[in-house]
Amino acid sequence: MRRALVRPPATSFPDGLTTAGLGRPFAALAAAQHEGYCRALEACGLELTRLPPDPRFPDSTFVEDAAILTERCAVLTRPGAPSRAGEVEAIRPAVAALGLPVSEIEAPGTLDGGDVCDADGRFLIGLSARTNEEGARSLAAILARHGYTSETLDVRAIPALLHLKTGLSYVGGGTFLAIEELRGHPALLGAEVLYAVPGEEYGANAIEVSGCILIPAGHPALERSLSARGREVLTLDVSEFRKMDGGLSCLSLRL
Ligand code: CIR
Repeated sequence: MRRALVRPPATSFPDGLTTAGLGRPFAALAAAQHEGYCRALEACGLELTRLPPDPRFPDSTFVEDAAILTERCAVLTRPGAPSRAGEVEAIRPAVAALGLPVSEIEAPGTLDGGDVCDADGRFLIGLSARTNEEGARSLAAILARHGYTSETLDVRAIPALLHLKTGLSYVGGGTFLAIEELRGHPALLGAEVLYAVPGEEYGANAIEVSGCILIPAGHPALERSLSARGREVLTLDVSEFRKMDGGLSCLSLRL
């Protein structure tokens, strides 16, 4: 992993979509937490492209949902929430500038990048409130053309999950973090899965960058469990993004 695209939250960020019920985010704190997140990515060796805040789209700081980046291709999504549809055109030039072949999710498919978990080139695609079967099929076909395998997980019956990656992360070395509701899912058979203890479900959305695992602050059992396995862990406070149903993975597109 060498680079990442990020977009700081705009002044309209508190007007974005949310079901969290945690109150309205503080814009200044969100900006500071985003900067801390960017610095952590840089400390892990990533070169960042900082896109300008885009107040037209309050959720546009969650860049992960508008595109998918792999070593072999980029995919522009068709977000499932109408208020987020315009984010795709807004990110198109930055994605095109990466120099990868670019594909697009075809209508009537909808797909958010938050539903796509890349486990070393094996892609798990969540069917959710945002990603429909046509969207998942469209992505699977694009990935197959580039030599990747994929599987679909239906998470529509798990109310805690906005997206698949709200409750599932691949952190390298064959290890996933997951919420209990995914225990025993056939797609995870044979993998090492660290399940979130009660109260630490939000920690299942984490990212691995160059061997370092970034987790949200306030998840001591998860931190202990990863450290005990010899994994390097960095904690970040992203409370203001949690208020808007977002987590660590949604704030960057990593390559
Ligand atoms: C939304 O509802 O679309 C945003 N407020 C949160 C998106 C979070 N994205 C993600 O988990 N990939």
